[in-house]
Amino acid sequence: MKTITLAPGERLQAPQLTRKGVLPAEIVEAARGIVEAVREQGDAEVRRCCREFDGVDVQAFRLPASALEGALDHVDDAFRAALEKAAAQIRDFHEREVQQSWFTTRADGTMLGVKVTPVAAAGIYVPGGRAQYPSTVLMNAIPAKVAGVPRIVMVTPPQKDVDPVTGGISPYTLAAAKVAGVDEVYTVGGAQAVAALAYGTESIPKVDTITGPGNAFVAAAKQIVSGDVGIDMVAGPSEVCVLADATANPMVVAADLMAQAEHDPLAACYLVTCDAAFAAQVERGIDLLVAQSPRADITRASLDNEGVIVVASDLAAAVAAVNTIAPEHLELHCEDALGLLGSIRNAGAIFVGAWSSEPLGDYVAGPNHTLPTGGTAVFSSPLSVDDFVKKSSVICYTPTGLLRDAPATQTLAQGEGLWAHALSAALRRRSLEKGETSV
Ligand code: HSO
Ligand code: ZN
Repeated sequence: MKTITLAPGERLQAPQLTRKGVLPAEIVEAARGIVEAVREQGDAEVRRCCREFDGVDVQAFRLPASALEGALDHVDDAFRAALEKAAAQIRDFHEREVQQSWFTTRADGTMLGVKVTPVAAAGIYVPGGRAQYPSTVLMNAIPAKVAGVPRIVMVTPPQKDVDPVTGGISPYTLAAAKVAGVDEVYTVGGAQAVAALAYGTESIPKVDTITGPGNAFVAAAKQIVSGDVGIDMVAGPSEVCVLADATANPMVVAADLMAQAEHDPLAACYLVTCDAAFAAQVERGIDLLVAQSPRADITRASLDNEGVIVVASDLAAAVAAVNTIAPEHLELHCEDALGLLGSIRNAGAIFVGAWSSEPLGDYVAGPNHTLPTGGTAVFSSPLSVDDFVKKSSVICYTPTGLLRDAPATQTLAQGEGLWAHALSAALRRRSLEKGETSV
């Protein structure tokens, strides 16, 4: 890991962090070509892409309903029980996020409010290959379900050796789809899947919002279709930052950094501490543990290329460094961890205290594991029920309310030079002033 030592009074500066995650222009251009072609040619182009990029001739994109129905028959009991426990806790947590419609009545009887409505259809992208995570299916589909989305559609790339039962999809992923309440599954991936969900094809339904992680082509396609449909975020490589002092067990901190590093050679792990000797112990711990890891190559690549240790001169500088990093995941692994919570401004998820292992949050704690990356925690939030609903303002005037607000409306409209705006209020006002009971 690279070490940055801050002198007394010195603060970590954002440019000292070389962050990956900006989408290369050539990938964005290629994704744009695919999106436009799918928009124009529908299924035929999606089929062509599946042949070209996945090497699979997909006959029917939709997985038979019976495969989803029977998905739990193909996983062992322990996995099924863990999936159901995780789902129940994720559901409980997200139910607390639900925002109710609300209405208020003014003294003149005018009613104002907000009507919350789920989107009619949500599309969930689930990557294939190395990054196929059943937990991600739960984390995307359950908030949609809790939001009340009536049609939840999952897409995932077709696999080469198609299993007649699961359509080549990992049985774990399919089981998660069943537990989470996914309604339909389509074996299509990449930018073509995002385009199909955004605009619809003969056999793939158009949805209103698309969520879920994917490779750079998927991220680029999401960025391109955003605006025509909702998207959750354009996610970059995963990150963890551990703020630790000598009260922490260096071996445990080493494992926690590795838990993020093993996701992806581009995953970024940060250790922020005031204690250089402790940092050295963590590095030794990593060396010992990496030697035992079956994912040693990815883990090492991530830590060697993207890992950063920040040695701060005091706790205030350490906290400031954390806020500059604005990590996706933050572990507070130090004395009075809870006492520090108030000073953390930027982090996707904050794991407080020595017992709060980040992987608990990846799987079962309940909060969403789809979190802002690349420093976007400065202004954005975890995936939530809010991503699957939209709000409408409700305005319902009474005659008394109209008489009260029409004059100011007319004045403001005149100030803006908008004659018909003023007229719209004036006509109603005039009717009421003449004693009429309708307009
Ligand atoms: N740490 C990942 C989520 C994940 N971990 C899925 C294991 N499976 C990004 O938050
Ligand atoms: Zn993880």
